[in-house]
Amino acid sequence: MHDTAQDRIGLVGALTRLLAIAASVAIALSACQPAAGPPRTITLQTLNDSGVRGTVSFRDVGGRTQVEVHVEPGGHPDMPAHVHPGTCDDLTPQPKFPLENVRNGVSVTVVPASIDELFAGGLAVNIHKSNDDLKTYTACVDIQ
Ligand SMILES: [Cu+2]
Repeated sequence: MHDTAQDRIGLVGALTRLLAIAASVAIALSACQPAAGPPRTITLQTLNDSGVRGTVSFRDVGGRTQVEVHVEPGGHPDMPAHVHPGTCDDLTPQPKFPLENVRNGVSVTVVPASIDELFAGGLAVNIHKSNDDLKTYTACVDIQ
């Protein structure tokens, strides 16, 4: 009788320890799953002597992509920016994904496409001089 009860307590104790280990493993695993992976960063090519220079980085956010533009604005405080089909040398004028305007050198937009989709080829990020002068590009980069 006594022995059986002690065995049960021993079993419960063992199970509790096992659950505790399982729980801590689960926590450790979820902690290893980053909310946002390391960004992929590409460098913009300056166009038309704009003085705009900087980078575009891409970060996974749950299957979508946070696109961040960081530039030295070269005196351009508010520049429209888009992801376009094509390449910087042969850009399709109609944007595929609009980005937030690059204001004071910064633009952050979550785009409804995965990083792999964006890097699959045939897309470019371009930056326009201003809302009033969309035809003049200040910077561009092929996404690759
Ligand atoms: Cu554009």
